[in-house]
Formats: sequence, C-alpha cells, structure tokens
Amino acid sequence: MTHALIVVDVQNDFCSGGALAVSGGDEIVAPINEVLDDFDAVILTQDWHPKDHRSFASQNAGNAPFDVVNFFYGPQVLWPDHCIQGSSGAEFHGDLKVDRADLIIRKGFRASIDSYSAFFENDHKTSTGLAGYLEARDVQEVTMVGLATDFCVAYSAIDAAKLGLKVNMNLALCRAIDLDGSLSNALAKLRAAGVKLLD
Ligand code: VGL
Ligand code: ZN
Repeated sequence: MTHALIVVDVQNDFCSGGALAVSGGDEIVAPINEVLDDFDAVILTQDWHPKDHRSFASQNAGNAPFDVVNFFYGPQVLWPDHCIQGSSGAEFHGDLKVDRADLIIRKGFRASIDSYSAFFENDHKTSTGLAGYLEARDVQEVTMVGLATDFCVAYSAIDAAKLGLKVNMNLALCRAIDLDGSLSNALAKLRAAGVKLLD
C-alpha cells in the first residue's frame, strides 16, 4: 500500500506578503515539514501561470480581483496576478523541505484555463497527468495539505476521491481564502465526496 502526501501550492504568493496571501499560510510550513517522513511518496504542486493568464482580473477589462465571471467552462473567480512562471512569488516557501519531494507537478500553465485541482483543470477534462503518475506508483491513499483549503486543496481532494483513491485532508495543515462562503461550501462538498477530514 503506497500512501502519498500531496502538498498543494505552498508558494510565496499564497504566504504573507504574497500577491494572493492566504491568512496564516506561513504557519503550516513547519508542521508540513514534520510529517513528510510519514509518507511513502511526497508530491508538491506548484501554481504556474503565464503573465497573461485569463483568470487574472488584469486580463478582464472592467473587472476587479475576486469578481466572478463566466468562462467557457463555467463560473471563474478573477484573481490578482499571482504565481507567474519564473517569478519569486511562484517559488515554494523558502522553509519548505522541497528536497523530500518525488514529484513537482505544475498546473495553470494554459492561459485560457485555470487549474485549481492537481488532477484536472477547471474544464474538468484537461488532465495534469497526476492520476497516471499515482497509478504507475501504485498509490492507493493520499493525504492532502496546503493552500488554499477551499480552492486548490479541496478541488484536488474531490478529484482524488472521484478517481477512487482513499483521501484524507489534514485541515490543521491547510489554510483557507474563504470568499463568500467558499470554505463552508468546500467542506460540505468534501464530506459528500467521502474525503476524510482530519484536524
Ligand atoms: C489557488 C486561487 C488561484 C490555490 C490558486 O492554490 O488555492 N487559488 N490559484
Ligand atoms: Zn492560480
């Protein structure tokens, strides 16, 4: 039985001083480092956008960050510019023990589609390749931690459950954006999907 830890988007832009700082984001870095050796495999995800990504409010005339607009795949929150490929904001938090990672998977690199989930982009069709990797490594159980609870971690956990994996989400090692009830919505969807919530 292979149990993987998936550390979602622990990047400078989601931590204090970052372009899309998640409150308390820095607090999870040290406790994540402490659990890395409890897992058979460690995977990091990295939000990795071109500078003209469509999910940026700056690319949508007349809109402001956190507005919700309709994209071809459904509603999309518009974000401040963040995690631009090659920028310091896109780098992992400086204290995260990245050397322990077996795989780093980048997502959100197609300018016209956002990708909250580590498995499928927001059109729910375009694959990141992570499902195939986990299958090839015979991973049956995943534990999800990182940023943000109610966006990238939740979407990843729900997709993992849909793929038939046993999924845990360690809420003590996550922090949320919590936009208009997004955290309580996400928790309800996680429970409905059969994700085991630990805290
Ligand atoms: C995320 C919004 C935009 C996340 C990424 O990591 O939760 N949220 N891009
Ligand atoms: Zn993003």
